[in-house]
Amino acid sequence: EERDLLLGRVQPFMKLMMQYRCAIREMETKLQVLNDEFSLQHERNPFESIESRVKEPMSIIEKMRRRGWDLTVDNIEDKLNDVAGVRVICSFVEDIYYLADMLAAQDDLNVLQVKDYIKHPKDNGYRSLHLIIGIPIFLSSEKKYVRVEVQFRTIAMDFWASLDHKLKYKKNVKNPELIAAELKKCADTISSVDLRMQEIRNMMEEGEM
Ligand code: 0O2
Repeated sequence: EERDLLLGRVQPFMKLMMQYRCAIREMETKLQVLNDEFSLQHERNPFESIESRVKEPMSIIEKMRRRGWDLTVDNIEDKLNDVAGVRVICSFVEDIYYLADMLAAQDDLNVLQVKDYIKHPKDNGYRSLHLIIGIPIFLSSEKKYVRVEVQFRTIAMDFWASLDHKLKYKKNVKNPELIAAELKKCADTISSVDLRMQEIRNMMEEGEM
């Protein structure tokens, strides 16, 4: 009895998580296809690496509680946009917009939300382009649209975000204000270096082709 009760609760959650993993695989394949095609044409890759994750159950529970939503499987599916996360790390800012535009143009995908923290950085200096995308997965008896959060960043923005993330989860840091101010300065430096690297590459590519 108890076992059935527990399984009855856990299985819908496991099923939903399985669907998110499938959606991540589909999204990664689409990005790999763009990468393969682009690298054949231009002899370089538009992205350096992809990292994917399904949000940890504890992070899901924590976020649902923070937002004041009842912890049900339906609510997780309806309310959370970032259970499935794909992070695309590029060398150059222009490649971020190239990849995002190519994805947005695919007729089986729905771009549900765009947060451009590159054009509009957060106050702390965080930069990345976030797209919430609905992607279809084909199950035995249905075609289902599943949401994936795709984050595009440069290598430098990713380096910054990982240090910033550490600050968020560290307890008892001595000088949080000073550290935040230093991080903000670094974010601005990084942004200007990203732009200059882009300009240098553009100069190198002028006259090519
Ligand atoms: P995790 O699992 O640790 O990555 P919404 O999803 O629209 O309801 P939310 O969650 O504020 O609202 O969305 P937003 O702003 O798009 O941010 C979601 C994710 O972006 C975060 O995931 C981080 O991965 C990243 N992010 C956003 N702001 C910052 C920041 O200031 N610093 C760093 N390092 N990362 C940031 P989570 O929720 O932290 O979960």
